[in-house]
Amino acid sequence: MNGRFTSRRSFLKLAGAATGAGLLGSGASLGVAAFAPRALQSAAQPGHAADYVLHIAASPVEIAPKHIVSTITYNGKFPGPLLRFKEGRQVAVEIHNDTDTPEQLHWHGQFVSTDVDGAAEEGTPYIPARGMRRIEFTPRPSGLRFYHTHNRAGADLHAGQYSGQVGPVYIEGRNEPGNYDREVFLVLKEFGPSFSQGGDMAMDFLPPATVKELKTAGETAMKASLAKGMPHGYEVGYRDFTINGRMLGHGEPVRVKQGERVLFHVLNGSATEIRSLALPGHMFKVIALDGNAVPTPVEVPVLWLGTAERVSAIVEMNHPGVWILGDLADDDRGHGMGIVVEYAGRKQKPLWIAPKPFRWNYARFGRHEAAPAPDEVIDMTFTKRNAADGGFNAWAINDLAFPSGEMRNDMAKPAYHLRQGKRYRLRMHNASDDIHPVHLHRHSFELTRLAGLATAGVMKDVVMVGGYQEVEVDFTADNPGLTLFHCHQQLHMDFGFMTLFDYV
Ligand SMILES: [Cu+2]
Repeated sequence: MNGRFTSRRSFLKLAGAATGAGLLGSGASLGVAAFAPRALQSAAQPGHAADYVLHIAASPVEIAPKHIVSTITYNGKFPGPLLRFKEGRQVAVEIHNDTDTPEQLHWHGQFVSTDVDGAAEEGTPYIPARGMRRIEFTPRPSGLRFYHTHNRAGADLHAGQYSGQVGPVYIEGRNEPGNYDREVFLVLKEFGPSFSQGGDMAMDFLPPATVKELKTAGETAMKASLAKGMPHGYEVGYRDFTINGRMLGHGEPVRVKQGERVLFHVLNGSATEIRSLALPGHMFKVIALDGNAVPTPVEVPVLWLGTAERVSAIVEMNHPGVWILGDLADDDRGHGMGIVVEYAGRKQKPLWIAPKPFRWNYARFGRHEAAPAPDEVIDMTFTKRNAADGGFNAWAINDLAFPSGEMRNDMAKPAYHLRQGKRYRLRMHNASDDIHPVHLHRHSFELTRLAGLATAGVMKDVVMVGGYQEVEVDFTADNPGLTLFHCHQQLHMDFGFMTLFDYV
């Protein structure tokens, strides 16, 4: 309990000293709006200052000069403040909710208890509207994590992760990987969402490994639906694209010197999108995926990140100029998804050169061997019912859809009962054409089979399962309690693509 006194951060005193500005939409709040005294009295322990204070509130975010969006943020900024923790050293965090909607703040990628994880489905209490919740936990494991809202958005494009509730976490460990001169954090995020009824965009950056039976099943279901006159289910598109909250060309460039080794910590904070990144003339040496050091750090020309995925990669600055570090999609980059990398002494128009097509294969960073056999295999088949839930695609795992109504947290029963200490293999079969970045709460998993080939050693908490493909991951049940498993694509998780594991 004494540990947190030594880790207190002085800047938080500033937050406590700020006054007023509790009004919704007040542009001057600077993220330090006054907290509700009633909530403070009921939840705070006298004499124990929090190490971190976060305020959830509506605020304007200037993503380019005179281009200001309105969204819900942490501390009035996008992205939320970088929280640097020390692995194993307890922290206390006060989360103030200055909105009229109960909120959940999820500590993505950390091995925490269900009480603080930030998922109502696991039983984490809500941060009350106009109230506050104080939590304590021991950050682990080390590496790049993040925090984000875990509210259901459904058809509300202002809610859930369509909002600006995303912030990076870095947990410093005893053994920091790699040798580099400095770190740069990049949070990728879109604003201005709207619905469309287009078909799904085919993305072929994963190794080809279509399973015929899955494709036949998926296409048959889709054809039957369209034959009945159903339109395609809703998809979400965006107007504005940003890195660290600024559109390409409108933020501070990443300023580098020739010969420097820059460690980029990239976080895909999107609600729904898969992103790519390239830096013309440079390679990314990937040293960690989802914050976990990889067994085989190798150089790649392009990074691909599903929703909520993180990549830590070192770039050796050996190609002087002014470059665009940006998304491969011209349209997205044209609407802001990029950031300028500027070498010292160079002043010219930033240059973009499209890279050659490149396949993203997690196994490249792993060991070419079979992982230890699991104690049990759990087969999961992901299916889509086109436009079946009020025009939204309805999703199911083994024909079971997670309830999506008001009472869903009471209705949801754990579908899988695990035993502590056992190693489980999730053998996932994707019977849809969509790529699903699936996520397991409060645990990491090891990738054990990709595109039909065995692999080992890559530890993650999100993995993209390609359209009509199969992926296997193993995890050890070593953090008891309800454990949520879901697709991290907000439209998918909100419409059935979710389940619960349980063990004591
Ligand atoms: Cu999905």
